[in-house]
Amino acid sequence: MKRRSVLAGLTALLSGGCSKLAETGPMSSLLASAEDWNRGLHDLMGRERGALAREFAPDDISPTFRGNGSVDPQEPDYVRHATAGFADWRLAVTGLVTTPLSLSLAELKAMPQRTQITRHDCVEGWSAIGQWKGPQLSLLLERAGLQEQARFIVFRCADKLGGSQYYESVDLLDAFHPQTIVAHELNGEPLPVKNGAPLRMRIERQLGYKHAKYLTGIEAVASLDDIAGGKGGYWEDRGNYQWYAGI
Ligand SMILES: Nc1nc2c(c(=O)[nH]1)N[C@H]1C(S)=C(S)[C@@H](COP(=O)(O)O)O[C@H]1N2
Ligand SMILES: [Mo]
Repeated sequence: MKRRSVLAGLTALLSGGCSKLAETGPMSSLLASAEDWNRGLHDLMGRERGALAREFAPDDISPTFRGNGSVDPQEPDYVRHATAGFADWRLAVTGLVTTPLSLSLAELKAMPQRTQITRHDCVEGWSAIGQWKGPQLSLLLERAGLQEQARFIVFRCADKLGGSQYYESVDLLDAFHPQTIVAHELNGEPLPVKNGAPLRMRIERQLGYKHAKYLTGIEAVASLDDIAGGKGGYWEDRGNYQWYAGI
C-alpha cells in the first residue's frame, strides 16, 4: 500500500467522502472496511507494514513461554500424530497455487531457515519473548507459485476450540514479510504441544491470535468471504477481535 493513497483515503474518510468513494474508483478496496482504517492509521503513525518487528537478544528470552487458547488438542488425528512424535505430519500448500505441495517436517527443515527472537503480544494482556526457527512462508509460496488472483493466505489448524476449527489468515504483505515464518522450534527445541507442535505460524507484526498453531495447511485464496464465518479467523468470526491486528 502506498503512503500517498493511505493519506488520500484517510482525508476522504475524515471529510465524509467514504461511502461515495468506496462505491467507485480505485479507492474502493482501500476504504472497504474499518480494517483499512486501522491499517491506514498504522502507516500514518510511521510504522510501515513492511518494517521489521524488534528482535531481542538471547538474554531477553522469557524463562517460560506460556501456552494460550488450545494447549493440548484432543482431536483424534492430532493425538495420533503426537503419539507418533509427529513423524508423518505434513503441511499442505493448496488453493490458488500452480503447484500444490505436501511437505514433510524433514522437507521444511531442509529449506533455508530463519531464527528470530521476538516478543509475542496476546490481546488478553500478556507478552513473552521467545526464539523461533523455521523457513520463511515466502519460500513455500514461491515454491508453490501463487496464481494471479490470490489475495490472502489462510492457515488451517488441527485443533478445535468450542467445537469449531481454529484458523487464521493474512494478506500478501504479511505473508511475504521476512519475519513471517513457519516455526518448528521454540528456544532451540522442537515446539512443545502447548505452543503448537509440530508447526505454527509466526506473524511478528501482528497480535498473538494471528499466529496459528498446529498448522496443517496453507491455502491461497482470492477472498475470505466463503471461509467459515467469512471474517478471516476464528476469533474474528466470533466478533471478538479485528482481522488486522498490527502491532
Ligand atoms: N490453532 C490455534 N492457534 C492459536 C490459538 C489456538 O487456540 N489455536 N490461540 C492463539 C492465541 S490467542 C495466542 S495468544 C497464541 C498463543 O501461543 P502460545 O500458546 O504459544 O502462547 O496462539 C494463537 N494461535
Ligand atoms: Mo492471544
